[in-house]
Amino acid sequence: MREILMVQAGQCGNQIGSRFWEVILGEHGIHSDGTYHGNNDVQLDKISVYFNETTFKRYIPRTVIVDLEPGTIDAIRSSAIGDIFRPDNYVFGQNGASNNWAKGHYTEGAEIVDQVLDVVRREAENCDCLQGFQLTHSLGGGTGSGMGTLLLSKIRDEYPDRIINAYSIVPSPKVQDTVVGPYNVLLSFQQLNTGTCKSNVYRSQSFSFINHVRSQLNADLRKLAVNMVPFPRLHFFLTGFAPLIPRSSQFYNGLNVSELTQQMFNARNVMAACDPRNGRYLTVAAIFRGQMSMKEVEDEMLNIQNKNSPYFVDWIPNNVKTAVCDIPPKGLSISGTFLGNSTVIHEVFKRVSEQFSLMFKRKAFLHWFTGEGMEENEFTDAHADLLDLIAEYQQYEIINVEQADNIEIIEEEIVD
Ligand SMILES: Nc1nc2c(ncn2[C@@H]2O[C@H](COP(=O)(O)OP(=O)(O)OP(=O)(O)O)[C@@H](O)[C@H]2O)c(=O)[nH]1
Ligand SMILES: [Mg+2]
Repeated sequence: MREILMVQAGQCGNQIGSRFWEVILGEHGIHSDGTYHGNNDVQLDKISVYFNETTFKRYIPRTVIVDLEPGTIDAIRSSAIGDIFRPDNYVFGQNGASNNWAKGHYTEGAEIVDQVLDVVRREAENCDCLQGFQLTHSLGGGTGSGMGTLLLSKIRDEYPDRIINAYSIVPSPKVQDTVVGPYNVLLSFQQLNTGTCKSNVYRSQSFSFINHVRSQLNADLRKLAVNMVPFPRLHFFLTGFAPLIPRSSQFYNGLNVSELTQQMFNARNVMAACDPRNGRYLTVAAIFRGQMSMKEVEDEMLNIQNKNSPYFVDWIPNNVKTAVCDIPPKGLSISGTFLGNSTVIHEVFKRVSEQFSLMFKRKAFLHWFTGEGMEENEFTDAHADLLDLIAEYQQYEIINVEQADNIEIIEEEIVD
């Protein structure tokens, strides 16, 4: 019944994955041994979206836990929720990808990819009506980026009609922890760029916080894709969450719908290193949680759009989609998750492009990649694709409703 299969790859992907499962287990009232101890029938209503039910009334997360080195996986295994995962859904290598995309994508990763796909297939076959896949990974290292995108392309080939939703962590501009990060990110963007897959872009900062926010997101994947992606290549979303409050004061209940809505749209609440006020929203989805009146939510959403109309393109009417789920997340009375398809994402791409060019000009560190069999032209092709994508976003940022009459022509030119 509309099941989602999760794939978590690399250290970051798995740390986010773990946090995701902790939150989801808590929300559904499932203990770490898979048994239900909740107090509200609603908790089991849609349990099959993320869990398999065993004959002994145990609920097991539907996820594949992948890494090219055992460290992170050992940490999950020995964590408080480690026993709930099916043991043969842990797939890992021993050698690592050493921050090298090529190892993740072409060599070390390629060696265990079939093992991962076997698990994916088994899980998919167990589903009643699989709606799609979600991948959590970082783009800066070697495994989540290289092997994560290899998995994406394999899954896309095998399940072309299913939705794939990637949650991708881009290295923060403030903390560059891997020198070859720009190479890994650029090569990953090219993979995320091709084919039908939705990408949510985060910057990597304040890990536990972003991992927590990420876990607040879940929705009907196809509806989201149809409403959010006006052109096939423009599928990179910004995300935000409100209220943003210190975890120490998380039992904070004083917020009303109006304040919540304003916070959700506030540039400071966006989880990517760019400012939405420098671009325009093509589409937005706002997911509210908690007891609140639908009318109040709709009024507030209209209000915020009217006040900020220059920041929304005027040639997609009704480009804001709102949903309300009446169960709040743990510790809050109301909350909101924001997804924005904003043209400003090109700022993130541009930054990667510039960092890439600086190193590539001197061919710095390139031998690590060519040593794994990559050709230089893979880099130049990926860069050209990224520049095209930047241009496409910029083009839609400046057109207004009259110019949009030509929009089909514009799109065709780009596709060609
Ligand atoms: N948001 C967030 N970012 C993380 C986390 N762990 C690592 N990162 C970021 O992810 C990037 C490094 O990628 P990792 O996930 O460690 O690498 P990997 O996929 O395991 O690949 P290799 O170790 O190189 O094989 C860096 O930009 C880190 O800042 C996390 O838990 N949360
Ligand atoms: Mg790693």
